[in-house]
Amino acid sequence: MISKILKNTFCWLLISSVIIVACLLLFFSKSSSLLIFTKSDGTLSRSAEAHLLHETAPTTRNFDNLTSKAVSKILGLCPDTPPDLVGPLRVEFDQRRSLDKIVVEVSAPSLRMGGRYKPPNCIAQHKVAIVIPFRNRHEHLKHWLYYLHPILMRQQLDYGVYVINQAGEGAFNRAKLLNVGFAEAQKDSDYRCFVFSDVDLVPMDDRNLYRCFGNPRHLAVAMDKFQFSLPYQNYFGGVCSLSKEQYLRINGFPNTFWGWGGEDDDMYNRITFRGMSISRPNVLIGKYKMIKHNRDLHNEVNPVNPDKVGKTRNTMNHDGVSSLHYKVSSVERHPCYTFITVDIQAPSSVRG
Ligand code: UD2
Ligand code: MN
Repeated sequence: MISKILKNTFCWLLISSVIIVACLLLFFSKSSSLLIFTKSDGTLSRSAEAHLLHETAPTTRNFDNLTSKAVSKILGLCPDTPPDLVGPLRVEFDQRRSLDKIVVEVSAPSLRMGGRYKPPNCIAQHKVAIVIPFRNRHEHLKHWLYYLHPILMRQQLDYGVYVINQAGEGAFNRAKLLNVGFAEAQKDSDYRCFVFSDVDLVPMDDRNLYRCFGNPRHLAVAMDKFQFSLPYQNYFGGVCSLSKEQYLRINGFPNTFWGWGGEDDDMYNRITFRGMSISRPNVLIGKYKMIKHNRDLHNEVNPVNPDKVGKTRNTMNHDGVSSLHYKVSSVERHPCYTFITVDIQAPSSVRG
């Protein structure tokens, strides 16, 4: 009798341990990918990201529909050095480009109306608004979009492209348009970093990162038009980046430089007067090609601008983003850029 009871108990014990072992095996097979692929800094390795993406989002389109909260649970931060950069690029402006074709060529599932993009496979470390001062340069804009979108995507930025179009025929004002871009982009999203770029400048190396650094950054350090070197040591024209904090610390760009010249030197002064220095890439990585052009109508050299550069220390306190006034005429969302037309109360000629 006792041996029968023992035999039955043994059978039940055996069956329940088999069930427990099976359950444990099932549990560990589901969670092992997380244990294996989590790196010491808490981010996921690329293989883990791919693995989890495959499980939770069979297509990139489905992935786009996930809430950002879900995304941050699944994805890790993008690495400091983007892995898909290719280095030197061939850039040429010989052919006319069609905007429709560009839209198809640069299109990616994660590129949204208005030229907004987020990397699909990781969480971007840099949220950047690219601001372009503009009037009547549509041919140049096409080249810019054609070359820059793939570069910015490879740099794994969370970015938006804002083309700030000056309304009317009055004197052009590059710096005031850039202030408008700073203000308008923030109505879209909480950008932490701003890259201000001429429409006619294309980088020749994708390692020139369109992000912000510990100091305001001058990116266009080696342009073909200046034989691939700085025209002078304090030069700050072409393309630069500033974090929101750096920009506000210097009260942004001046609003009062009508016509060509001086506003970039005023910026250089603002930065140094607030105790910051200029960060730059090296001259090999910082190469640019500028589309050849003549001086535009209503953007003539303004002879009063150089005198103003001598007074930055005083003017910067009251002339800047703090004193910015303008009126938005229209906001158009195109597939690869946002086009904002603004009335900046321009005088009819550069001399006011
Ligand atoms: C130089 C600087 C530029 C700025 C300017 C002086 C370079 C490459 N760039 O530009 O950063 O300091 O001198 O003001 O050295 N624009 C229009 N429509 C116009 C006029 C200007 O869209 O009618 C925009 C456009 O983005 C252009 C930018 O303003 O790239 C600068 O004007 P520019 O290209 O005529 O002057 P540039 O090449 O001498
Ligand atoms: Mn130019």
